[in-house]
Amino acid sequence: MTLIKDAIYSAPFLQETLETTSNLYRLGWDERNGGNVSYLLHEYEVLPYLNVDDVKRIVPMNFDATALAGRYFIVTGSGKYFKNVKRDPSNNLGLIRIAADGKSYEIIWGFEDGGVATSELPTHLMNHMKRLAVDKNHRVIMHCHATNLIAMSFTHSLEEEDFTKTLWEMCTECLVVFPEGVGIIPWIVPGTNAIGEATAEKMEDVRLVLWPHHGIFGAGTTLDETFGLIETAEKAAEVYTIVCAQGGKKQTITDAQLQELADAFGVVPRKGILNL
Ligand code: 2HA
Ligand code: ZN
Repeated sequence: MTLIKDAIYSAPFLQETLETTSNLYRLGWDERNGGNVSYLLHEYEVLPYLNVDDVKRIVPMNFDATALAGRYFIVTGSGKYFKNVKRDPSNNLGLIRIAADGKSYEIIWGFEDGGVATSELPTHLMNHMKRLAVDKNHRVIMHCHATNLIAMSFTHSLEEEDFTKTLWEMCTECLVVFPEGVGIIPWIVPGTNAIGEATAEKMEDVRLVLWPHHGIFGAGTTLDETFGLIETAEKAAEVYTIVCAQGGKKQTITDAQLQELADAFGVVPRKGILNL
């Protein structure tokens, strides 16, 4: 097949990535170089746009991603600003393939100014492995610095059950969108394998993991769905912020009503949260 130069700019996966990173920036959740996104692509989605045998660079990794060998991702760059992604995709994004030995990745497109994939790549790849093991339709890992969720990590209990319950109460839709609740890890230095392992352990059961005093990780099957998941939790955290500012709860959705909601929408609330 003859490929048209720059055809990739018409690829749906690239357009979706540009829209998503722009929205995350617009909402104030990715200041400076904050946040990172990786989107698992099928080879058949890439082939119409790129010669996948034309590897531009190989970048070593210090962990084993053998389970993802040969898989393609479009991913944001280390130190890059979401503010700039839409204007300059080929410097701020890269399309990578995990090498056969699982110890490096090959850059097929992007990172043209010599850049590399996000500093959180270990966490992204570990989370992809974990989510793929429990959800064959899994595709996206998204990290951002959602303002009100970060704020809540200072003022609210960090017990997962307590945190989840508060979010469920703040907007009726929350329980339907994330019935499995929110995972919370301890504070750990970002960019490390240790934070990746702790997050991935949570991702076995949940698609949202809070990094206290830092931000949130979301997982999902599409960019839209994953963005919507984070957006829903962040909206609930924003309502919580306003409720506290207005003097606190005078009434709320009761546990019986939350169960009624779950039954109506056919979801199973995480155990240990509702007292019925
Ligand atoms: O990419 O958000 O967690 C910058 C970060 C690190
Ligand atoms: Zn971050």
